[in-house]
Amino acid sequence: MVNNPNQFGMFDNETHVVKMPDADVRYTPEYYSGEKANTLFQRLHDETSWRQEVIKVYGKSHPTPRLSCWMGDASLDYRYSSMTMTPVPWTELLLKIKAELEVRSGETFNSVLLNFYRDGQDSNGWHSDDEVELGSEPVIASISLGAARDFHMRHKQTKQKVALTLDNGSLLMMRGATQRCWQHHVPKRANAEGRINLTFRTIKQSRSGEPRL
Ligand SMILES: O=C(O)CCC(=O)C(=O)O
Repeated sequence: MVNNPNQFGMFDNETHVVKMPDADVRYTPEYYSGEKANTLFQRLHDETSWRQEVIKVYGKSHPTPRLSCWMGDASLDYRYSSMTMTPVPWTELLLKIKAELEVRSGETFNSVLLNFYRDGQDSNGWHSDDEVELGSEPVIASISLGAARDFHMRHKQTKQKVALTLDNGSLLMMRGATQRCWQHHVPKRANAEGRINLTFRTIKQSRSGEPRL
């Protein structure tokens, strides 16, 4: 990673541009202070209606190796892996997080997927956030709270790999061709404690996506 001025000029803290082709990825390690991130982790942990979704991959049902909650504006259904997720209504806390994120990033969002990795055995398989509902160049804002976890990216054609670590209180912004050209995943990590990740998105239309575990 190299230090670059953030072209959007809207983050308070240092933002790194991740040098990778066919992508626009920016990482702000201290988007939140450690203390604020810890408080948010605890509140989201306690106040969220977590569910373990069951998805179908090649006809077989699997519980996802993490808990999740889909939240957003009413009637924004989101389909992936043969599953239709209907959003739960925004909580006051998530609306506050979203409002601050919109001001600081200059983007707008109408939904968020919350993932809770209970420990290092929870994970998220290789995928792109490229569901048709998200449009051709989705903007994904990913806030991490709790234990640091590896975040690996892999170019769909060249197979080039980029390895990042997403720290407590960090923000990762992915824009432009990133979802079209790259996949990402969160592998298992020995001895990791709990982590909550929020990926804010904008649903533009309805259709289905690719299976993933
Ligand atoms: O937990 C993360 O950092 C990634 C989450 C993710 O890839 C997703 O929800 O699509």
